[in-house]
Amino acid sequence: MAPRSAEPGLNGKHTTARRSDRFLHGLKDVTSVTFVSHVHPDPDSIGSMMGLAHLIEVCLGKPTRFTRDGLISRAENRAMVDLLDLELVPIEEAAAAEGEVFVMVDSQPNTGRHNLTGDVPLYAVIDHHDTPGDLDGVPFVDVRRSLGATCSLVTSYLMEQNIAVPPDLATGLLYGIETELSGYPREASPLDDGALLYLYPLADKDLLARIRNARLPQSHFECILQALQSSFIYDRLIISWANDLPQPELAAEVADFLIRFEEIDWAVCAGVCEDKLILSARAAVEDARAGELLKQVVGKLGRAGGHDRRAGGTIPLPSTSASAVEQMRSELRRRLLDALHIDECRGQRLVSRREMLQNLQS
Ligand SMILES: [Mn+2]
Repeated sequence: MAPRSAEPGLNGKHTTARRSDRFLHGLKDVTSVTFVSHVHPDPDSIGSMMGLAHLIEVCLGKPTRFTRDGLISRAENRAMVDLLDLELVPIEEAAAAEGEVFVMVDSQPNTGRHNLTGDVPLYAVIDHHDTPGDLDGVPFVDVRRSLGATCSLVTSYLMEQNIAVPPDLATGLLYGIETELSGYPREASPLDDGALLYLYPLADKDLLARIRNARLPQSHFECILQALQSSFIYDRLIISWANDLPQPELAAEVADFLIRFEEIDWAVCAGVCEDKLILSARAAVEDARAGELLKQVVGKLGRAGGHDRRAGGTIPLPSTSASAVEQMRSELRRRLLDALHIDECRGQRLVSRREMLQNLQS
């Protein structure tokens, strides 16, 4: 079937309204659409904004814009934005115009993951996170917790509407899904794999390789080294304390790296970034409920949430003095051990002091 370019699915041809039809139908009277996501937008949120913007522009001919909440700092994510030539308006500058609506992707309202104020005209929430948000009064909600990526859900809308997917968009969506499906056990559904299969022939593979292999600054390696030197094993848990994160998403990169260690099932990295402690957790077992576990561990100290095997959180630090950070660390350590039913024990270093000193001398 040839791809259609205008007004599909809105003319009552379909007997049962598909989700993409309902999504588009509710937008027919708006003047423009602004996309919002969570802090430090990741490839899944960026790709989702790209896909829905394309859907709206092709089907309804309405203007759209993307926003970013905080900085995009991970090298691969910056490369994605640069190479795909995307413009993201800082969320604090994105006041809604008359007749404009907002669509939230890859996140839910009031989960503590954004700086969006409550008074924006939120039309839709499209997400896949376990962490529940406040969805009351949102006209269109499509939250599917079983999905690996929001980009897969967005791709299914484009497939339903039979819209041509240009190479840049296919690349963005594919990268968004790929980054969410990394790790083992995979957090993926048949819909995720179907979307990957659909997008692969359409994506620009050279562009994809440039994004995946984005060049890294020296601070990246310094941080990894320091994080490895302060990694401690407690039974099936490893905790890595990063003193200074050059950018907040490095905590997730450290956790992703450590979760492959054969002796453990859980990896947590906690690092200081500006006046916050950034947390990232990974599990190598099924039904880990990592999002809920981290939420419980963090409690009232801050915010946390995520998926079954991947979770993240933030704790505002009253002070970044060494003693204040150490105090927060020991509290977190205690809570983590408690939540994972590990007896209080002295942590064993991943790399022994002796090894570290010997390496310095050689
Ligand atoms: Mn996501």
